[in-house]
Amino acid sequence: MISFSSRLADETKYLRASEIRDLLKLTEGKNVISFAGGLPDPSTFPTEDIKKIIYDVLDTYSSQALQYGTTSGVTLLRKALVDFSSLRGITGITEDDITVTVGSEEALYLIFNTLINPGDIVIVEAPSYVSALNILRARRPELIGIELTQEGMNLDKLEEVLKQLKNEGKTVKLLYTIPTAQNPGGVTMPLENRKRLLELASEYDFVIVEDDAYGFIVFDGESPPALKALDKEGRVLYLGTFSKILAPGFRLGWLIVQDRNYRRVIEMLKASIDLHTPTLTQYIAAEAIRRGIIINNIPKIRRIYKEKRDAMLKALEEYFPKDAEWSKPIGGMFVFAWLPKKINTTDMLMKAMERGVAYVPGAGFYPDLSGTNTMRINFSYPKIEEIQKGIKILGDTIKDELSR
Ligand code: PMP
Ligand code: G9A
Repeated sequence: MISFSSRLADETKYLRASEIRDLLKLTEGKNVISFAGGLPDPSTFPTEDIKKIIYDVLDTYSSQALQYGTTSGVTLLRKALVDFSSLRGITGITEDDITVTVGSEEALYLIFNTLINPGDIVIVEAPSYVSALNILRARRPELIGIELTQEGMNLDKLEEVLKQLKNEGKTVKLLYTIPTAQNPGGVTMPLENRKRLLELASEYDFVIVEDDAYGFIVFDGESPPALKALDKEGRVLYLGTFSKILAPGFRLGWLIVQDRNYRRVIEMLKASIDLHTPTLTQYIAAEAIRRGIIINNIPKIRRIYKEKRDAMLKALEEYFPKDAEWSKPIGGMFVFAWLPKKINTTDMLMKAMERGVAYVPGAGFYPDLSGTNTMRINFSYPKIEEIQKGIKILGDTIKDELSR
């Protein structure tokens, strides 16, 4: 066999494997309680409704739904998404502002690859979504992490950094944030902070990429309006996804971009990757919105995840060492934990897996790969009994490490 790895394009050396993807492969089919991937609870999938829709879509739209489509996406779906966006407070847009993508992951790829040059300054939350950071890393920007607080990104710290960069004659190109039920922290930025972040963006003239993956998955209190809802300058690029509110297997996300010329660039890159997002799933999703299936399913998703979140926090209190700390998520799918500095969660992973539990080591969630004593623990997928059992095993594993 000839070797391809000796013939690689230079750019490939900046690619980084996702811990989440690797773990998904490692735990598949094994008898392991997985707190690793952010998999939705399959009982939240509206399977019977989807079955009916598939038949109806094929009866009504087969000549379009099985055909090639436009790069921006199926008009029926983009129109439905205009209405759907208003549930997150986003108004004043038309279907032309929407591009349908293969998951919001593709939207992240399209944005970062069309806006970021090597050396550009990009601000992210620390910790942030590892797969977004990996796309960014391949662009070789100067990544600056701003610590995450219970109220989202620490804006005092952000302002300090912005001032300092300005004094050095540097400008920030882009800020990436998950302001609602953040992955991995589970925290939400209150309305006042959202307004302040937009003011800072305006004053220092940078672009905001708002990843609203968990905008509908807030179970304590109300979900604040999206940053995009407060954006008067078209400065916010907004990403939505069907993965958490319908099913990730559809691989459907969407992007709101109000600058027509920029949208054209995005579409050129998208067309060079996949021509367009699969048409059949777009018709199914449009119908799921139109029939109210998604909106009617959200209370059930929130109820199930809230119950699991509560079970996880209770188990952590009971089984984790007293000097560990963890986030108190108000939504989303994850708890993020800070363990005593002595613990290296990457080194500990194999030991935990041997005992039957998996988690995601936290370092990859930090732009500088610090956070070696942190871990992300998913609560949406495991059953309540598994949460109790698995957190006990994980707590025992940590305690054994500490006593070594
Ligand atoms: N952004 C965030 C914050 C996520 O957590 C995820 C997946 N969990 C994604 C983007 C990508 O999801 P998808 O491609 O399924 O929309
Ligand atoms: O675990 C997550 O954050 C979501 C899932 C990502 C993936 O499957 O790669």
